[in-house]
Order: sequence, then structure tokens, then C-alpha cells
Amino acid sequence: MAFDIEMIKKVYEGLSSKIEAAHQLVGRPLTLSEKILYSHLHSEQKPENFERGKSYVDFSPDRVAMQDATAQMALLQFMQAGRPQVAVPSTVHCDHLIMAKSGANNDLAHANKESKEVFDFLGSVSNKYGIGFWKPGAGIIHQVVLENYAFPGGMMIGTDSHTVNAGGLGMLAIGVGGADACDVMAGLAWELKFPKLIGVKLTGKLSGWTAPKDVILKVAGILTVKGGTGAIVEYFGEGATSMSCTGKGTICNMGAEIGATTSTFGYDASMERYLNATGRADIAELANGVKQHLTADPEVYANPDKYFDQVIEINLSELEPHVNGPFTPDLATPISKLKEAALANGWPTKISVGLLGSCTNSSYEDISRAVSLAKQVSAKHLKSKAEYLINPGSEQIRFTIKRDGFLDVFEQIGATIFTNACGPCIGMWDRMGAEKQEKNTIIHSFNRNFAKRADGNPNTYAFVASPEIVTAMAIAGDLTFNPLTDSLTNEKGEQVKFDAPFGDELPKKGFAVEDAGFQAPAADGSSVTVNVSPHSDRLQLLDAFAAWEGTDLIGLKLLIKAKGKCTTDHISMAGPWLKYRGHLDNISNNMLIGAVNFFNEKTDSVKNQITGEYDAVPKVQRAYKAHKIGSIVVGDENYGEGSSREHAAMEPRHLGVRAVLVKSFARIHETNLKKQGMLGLTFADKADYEKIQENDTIDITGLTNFSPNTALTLVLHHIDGSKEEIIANHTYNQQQIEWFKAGGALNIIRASIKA
Ligand code: MIC
Ligand code: SF4
Repeated sequence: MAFDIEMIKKVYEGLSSKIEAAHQLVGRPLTLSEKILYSHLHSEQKPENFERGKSYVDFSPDRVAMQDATAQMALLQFMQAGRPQVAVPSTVHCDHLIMAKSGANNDLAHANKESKEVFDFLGSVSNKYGIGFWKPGAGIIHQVVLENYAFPGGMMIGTDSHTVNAGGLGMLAIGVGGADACDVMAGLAWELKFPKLIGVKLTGKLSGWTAPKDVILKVAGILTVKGGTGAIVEYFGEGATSMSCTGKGTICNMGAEIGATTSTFGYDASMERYLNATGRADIAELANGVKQHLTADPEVYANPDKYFDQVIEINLSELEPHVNGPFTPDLATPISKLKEAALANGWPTKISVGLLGSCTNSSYEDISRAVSLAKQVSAKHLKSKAEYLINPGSEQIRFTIKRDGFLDVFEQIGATIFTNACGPCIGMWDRMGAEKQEKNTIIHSFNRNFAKRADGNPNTYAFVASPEIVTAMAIAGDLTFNPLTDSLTNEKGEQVKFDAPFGDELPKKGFAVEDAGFQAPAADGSSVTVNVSPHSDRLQLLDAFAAWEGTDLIGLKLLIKAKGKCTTDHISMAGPWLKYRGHLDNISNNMLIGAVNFFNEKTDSVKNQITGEYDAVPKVQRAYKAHKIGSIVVGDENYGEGSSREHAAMEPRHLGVRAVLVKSFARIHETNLKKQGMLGLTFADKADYEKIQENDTIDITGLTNFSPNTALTLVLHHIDGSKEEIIANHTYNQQQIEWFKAGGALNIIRASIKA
């Protein structure tokens, strides 16, 4: 039986009347996204015809998921909310903290020892508050959620940007910071600006080498890393229904890379098959009973231009496999043009490693298609050129592919099988020789490829592709090789070509698993104690941030003017730093160390305006803090893209940065800043970015009348004594202004407990 089936029943029972009411309000046919949004309004939210991209709306998500690296901060906050139990079904997944080094057995044992304190903390908090706990080795959060918790028409939030993966099963699943998760677990409403809607019509059918991954690699090329900001992407058309459910998951997963709030697909036969195969026939049966509510009204897909803000059409029959990168997931190159692009740009063409896995691409179908290529190595007397590494997505997948002989095939081509976890995707890869920082190329089936992300080496050129392309290219070891058209010389000196990949959508013999790694919480957790040692360097209880002082902010020092891409990986690096995710003061030592200083083009080197010396960013900021001087961070476009990690907002908050002023923000990061009581501002005139000088002291005025839709004025005091005024916009609504005044949203919850 499915988890939380009673909750799902309730959602489905309420659908008819809620969607009928939405039809009345809006007065036209509805997209699937609107149906899910309107059927999840918070009980105190007045229903109206909300304005896309404008109205702030309160929702009640059905469930919450957290992964170990973000759960620590989410739960440290929840512990302060004074609730005996979580208000909605919630889960914790231990997947980010396992270093990939020599293979699953050793690596997992090592992680269990090294991160024991954190896993024990997460396990006991889960036990106490009624949260389902997935132990280290159980799998990657989004794969486990798709296999166990996602359901068509549902709404969930998760403390990870790739929570959106569950859109593959017809949900609206949205990535958030831990403070948002904390609110929902505490029974409060969850606020979101009513999204815009992008429709993607898929015509034709996938075949041969082209995979679902190529759809999203293509979409990323069209929309770029910020093209989906503030929007839900809804896929439909014959190409959508002819694709597997897990393939849909892959497409939704990488919606995070275009900044989309989330992505989704209407309920169809592929989802029913997947629910049945994963032991959830009960959900499939319930869903079949309310089918018409689990997809858009037919008029919408017949006439998408009328109902979506933007429509993109992709013909799957003509779609080529793509390879995206290096250093950004939206640099899309069709495989037929890759050789040309690689040579023209001087990308290293020798592929040193191929990596299969991550939450994006670790389904049974993905692995079975990759295996069909790996088998050709011995059949065609080839020798695999690059190293090949695999992280299965879940224990259920690992167990099943082992049973079906796939792991043996991979091992025959020399593959190393790592733990069912994120591993190299988040820099948890102890790659031999990475410290030498040699220029090299890797190709993986993950979603992100920002500099340093996989192995910490800034000279690793990482390319993103489908599992099929990753496998063929790893065997060939050459970025200029096109497996669709080119041949390889085998051990006998013959020219051989790959046959196109094929695979099974779902295991013929069904999924199997012995111990999936789940631990149910205590029915009554009131007597469970949660210990956090005051001497720990991994965990630290949170102190409340100070409330706003009630005045304008005068005399802020410019900490850094970041140049170009500044993702959450640049603001709060992962890899080795993941171990401090539960200790705000310790992790603050990585604040902005990856951001490029506009004035000297260096990372982690900014001017300390007190001494005039250049020093590491966290060190300079700690000096300002010690002198009780506030500071400001300036950034470029799409600042904070990537992860949901709220550490990227909490670290500056903790160290005394008062405002972040940028050309534009990524959605989750902007909300995280607001939640933590920071000022997140945007240049009214983007050209004013140029006016910010290295030795500036900056005042933020207008705060005593801080109100929605009213810009603030910043005064730049330059070192030569001149001053300039610039206008900064903000998107704070009244409630968010209250968060700012209170010094953070959590302070408001804290105050309500005392009251
Ligand atoms: C990522 O893919 O960057 C992560 C690591 O999963 C993050 C979450 C985190 O930083 O812990 C994400 O995508 O939100
Ligand atoms: Fe883990 Fe990578 Fe997925 Fe993030 S993107 S959840 S690090 S596998």
C-alpha cells in the first residue's frame, strides 16, 4: 500500500468541488497547473482570479521532503517552532553526505562513521516529530520520492531545487529553502507568487538515440538559465503521453536549471503503469476515478496560445541528442555540431570520465538503455576508453538492476558502482589527482555543471547529456565522436558502429528490494530527546537574528561586487563544505568564496575598507562584523541561481551583511533572503551596477516607510567625496516586510509561541 493513502484520498475527494469553483472564478478552461494551484489554496486564502506573475497567494502543500544537507537547517528551525509533530507528511533523505571514493561498501561505511552525529541528529529529530527517515544508502531524495510519495494532482515542497522531479508523476513539486519547509511543517500557509505558465507542446515520438533528457537540454538552450523564472512549465501533446513516467521526471528535474518554479505533465497511462509497478495500484485506481481533474481541460491543449503565457513546440521525431556545457547547463549543442563546437572553443576533447546517475537520470529505463550500449563493448570487441562511474538512484533501483545482471555488464567495462546517493553530482567525489587542477573533460547524466561542482577542479570541463550519450562517449573517450554516425576502431582493427540503444521502461520481472532503507517515526515521539552538543563542529543550535533597528541603514561598506555568474555554489560552496550545513558559524567561512570580485577578477579576494588590504571574503566580513559595520553585496543577473540552500542567505545574515543588490535574482534565493530578514534589492536601472565602486560606502534610505511597490533609494558615497543616488526596486509584500522588521520569519513564529 502507498504511504499516506488517506491524505491522498482526501485530496482527490475535494478535487471536483475545488476545480469547479476555480472554473467559476476564472471563467475559462484551466491548465493542469492552475487546477493544482487552485485546489491547494490555504483555507484562509480568499479565492479570486489571481494575476499570474503578480499575486502573492497562500497555499497548503500536501507534503514536505528534505535531504540531509538542507534538512539540518530546516529542522533546526522547526525545533524552534514549538510544535509536537509535523502538520503534513514529511520525509528526510540521507543522500548528499556520502563521499564517492572507492565504491559503495567502503564509502557508505565511511560516511556512516564520519557523519554519524548528523545522521543521528536527523534520525532522532525525525523520530520525535513524526517524519519518515530514509537512511544513508536508501537513495537520492527525488528518486525515492518519485518511487514512493509523488502522486498525480498533488502539491509538495522540498528543501532542494530538484524537488521539481516529481512533476514526472503529475505533481506540482517545488524547491524551497528550509524556512519555507519549516512553516509548512508547522501548519502555516506557504506563500508563492502566482506563477506564469509556459506550455511545451511535444509532437512526434522519441526514437533511437534521442532520450527525454534531450528534450530538457533543448529547452534549456531555448530558455536559458533564467528563462523559466517565475513560471511553471507544463508539457503536453502526443510526445508527452508516449514517453515514460520516469522520462517525464528527467524533464521536470532539469526545469530547475532554467529557473522554472516547477514543471509538470498531465496524468496518463505511463504514470498509471509506473504507479502499478512501484506498488501503488491503490493510487492509480483513485487517480483513474478523477482523471479529468489531473490534466488540463481539453480546450487548453487544443489551443495553447490562448491559455499559456508562452508556448514552445518541439518535434520529438526530429530532436537530436544534445550535449550541454561546459560550465553552464544551458549551453546546448546538438551532437552533430559538437565536434565543431569543441574544436572551435578549445574544449579538451579527450573524455576522462563518464558518470551515470543523479536524481535526473537514474531510472530503470535510463540504466537499461545505457546497458544496451555497455554490452556492445564485448560484443564488438571494443575497449572502453574513459573511466565509468555509476551512482544508482535508490536501493530499489540498485537491487533490481543487480538482479537483472546490469551491474555485471557495467563492471565488465570497468565501472565503479558508488553508493545510491548524490556523490560526484554535488562534489562528494574524492577524485584522484583533482588537486592538480589539470584541464580535462568529463561527461555526465547529471543536471548541473557549474565550475568546480563535481570534483572541485576549476579546469574540469563538465558536459551534461543523456545516459545513452554519456555511455557511448565514455566508451569512445572522445568528445568529437558522434555515436550516431561515426565508427570506432576495435581491438581487431575493424571499424565498428554502435547499434542504437534500447531498453525497458519498467523491469519485466517487477521491482525488487530487500531493505529499502526506510525508518518509520515513533507513533508518539514526545519522549524522544534530541541532543546537540555545544562543542560540536557539525551542528549548532540557532540563535535568533536581531530585529531591524527601525532606522535607515547608513554607512554600509561594499563587501563585494560580484561579476558574472554567481550561483549558490559560488555563494556557499558544496563538496567539502557540506559537512558544516548544520553549523551556521562554521559554514559561514565559505561565504561567497567562489564569487568573482569585479575589481580584481579574483575569487575570495576583496578589499577590507578598514585596513585597505585585500583578504578572503569571510574574513573581511568578520572584520566588519567585529566593528559593528554593516555591509552590502552587489551582484549581476540571476544571482543565486541553482540550489535551494538557504545557507547562501543565512551566512551573509549571520555575518552582518544587510542587503544584496543585484540586476536580477533566482526565485528560491530571493525568497530565502526575505525569510531570513535580509534586504534583497534589484537595480531599477541595471546600468547602475556600473556606478558601484570598490571603496563605496552606501546608505539605504526609505526603510522607515518600507512598503510594497515603493522603491528604496540608495546613496553611494564614493571615496573621492562625491555621491550618487540610485533607485533600488524590491518585491516585498506586507508580510515579507514584517519578516524584515522582525529580523526573519522565524522570529515571528517564535513570538507566537511565547504569546
Ligand atoms: C544541488 O543539486 O545543488 C543540491 C545540492 O541538491 C542543492 C541543495 C543543497 O545545496 O543542499 C539543490 O539543488 O537545492
Ligand atoms: Fe543530489 Fe545532484 Fe540531485 Fe542535487 S542535483 S539532489 S546533488 S543528485
